[in-house]
Amino acid sequence: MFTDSVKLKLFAGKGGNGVVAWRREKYIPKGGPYGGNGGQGGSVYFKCNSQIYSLDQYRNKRQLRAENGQSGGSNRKQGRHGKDLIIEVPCGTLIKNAETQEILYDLTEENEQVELCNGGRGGIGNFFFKSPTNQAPNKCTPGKPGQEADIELELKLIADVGFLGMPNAGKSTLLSHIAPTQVKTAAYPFTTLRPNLSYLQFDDYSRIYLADIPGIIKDAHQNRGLGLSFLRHIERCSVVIYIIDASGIDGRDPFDDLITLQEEVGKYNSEILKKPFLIALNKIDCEESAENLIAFREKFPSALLTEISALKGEGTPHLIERMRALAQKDGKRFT
Ligand SMILES: Nc1nc2c(ncn2[C@@H]2O[C@H](COP(=O)(O)OP(=O)(O)OP(=O)(O)O)[C@@H](O)[C@H]2O)c(=O)[nH]1
Ligand SMILES: [Mg+2]
Repeated sequence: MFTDSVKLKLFAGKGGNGVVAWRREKYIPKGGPYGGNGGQGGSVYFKCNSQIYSLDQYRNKRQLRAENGQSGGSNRKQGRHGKDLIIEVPCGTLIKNAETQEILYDLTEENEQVELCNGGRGGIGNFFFKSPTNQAPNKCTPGKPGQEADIELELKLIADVGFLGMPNAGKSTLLSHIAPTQVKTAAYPFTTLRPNLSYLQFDDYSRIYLADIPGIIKDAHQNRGLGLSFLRHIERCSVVIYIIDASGIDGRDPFDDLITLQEEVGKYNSEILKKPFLIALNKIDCEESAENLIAFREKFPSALLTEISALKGEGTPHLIERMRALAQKDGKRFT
């Protein structure tokens, strides 16, 4: 299962206690106070890591804790600081207050790091209470508790171009063909159960990132099929490619497919419909496609259409050029 939202309770470490101790050494009578301070509790941080693509590793976690600071020692020894907890998450992770749903952070850049809970301060040992008027203080303070937070993580993958289509339309086949990533493809619906992320690299080393999400069917907004929740990953894409099976092999009409897709997407978030898009009519290598292509061209402005065979690679270089032109048009990502 692909996890793109989790709830977590975070605890920073408690500060270690200060201690009361006395200097006891040969030839030093009345050695005086000698208790050290407690160590600072560890803090909790979040850090973006572009090598991670899901929140899977936190799915079964309820609580995450940073280490407590250790108590001070005799000989004025400072207790060890608690280790910080650095929680690595994919780029595109939103951190929200679990109760109010307020967005606290939106982590998008590689290695971006934020502190969520500050570790508690260590207590003070009796050595540090010594004063001209009190040479033998019998006093120390306990460590302070660390901060706590109830948060929710929500992942919205960061890609430039999102592939949308009915099951079996050929989204994953296209991704596997044009990008350096092989993903599972098969002749049955819902082969893809979790989003796949990959990229295209060009001669000038620029890249555009592509997201292939599970297929969408009519009434997906009523949770049919895999529902619409994966559409959140399209929300940040700057370009959408509707991939339509032009062969109609599954007994569907390609034009109806496009209308259904757009209706479902509109019900999820109509902003997605305003993004620049292209329609890739796929499977042009199939005999059945020929008639459907003619009918489609009559109904739709040809400027937005491209015809491809994801399987054979026909038309894909042209599609790539068009995707690139749209995705890099304003050089802006994460819209
Ligand atoms: N003939 C032909 N078959 C294709 C083409 N593209 C994809 N297919 C076949 O269509 C089937 C479905 O392809 P997938 O890439 O798994 O489709 P998908 O859109 O990712 O499907 P889901 O993951 O279920 O949403 C596979 O059997 C592919 O081999 C094409 O251009 N021509
Ligand atoms: Mg697929």
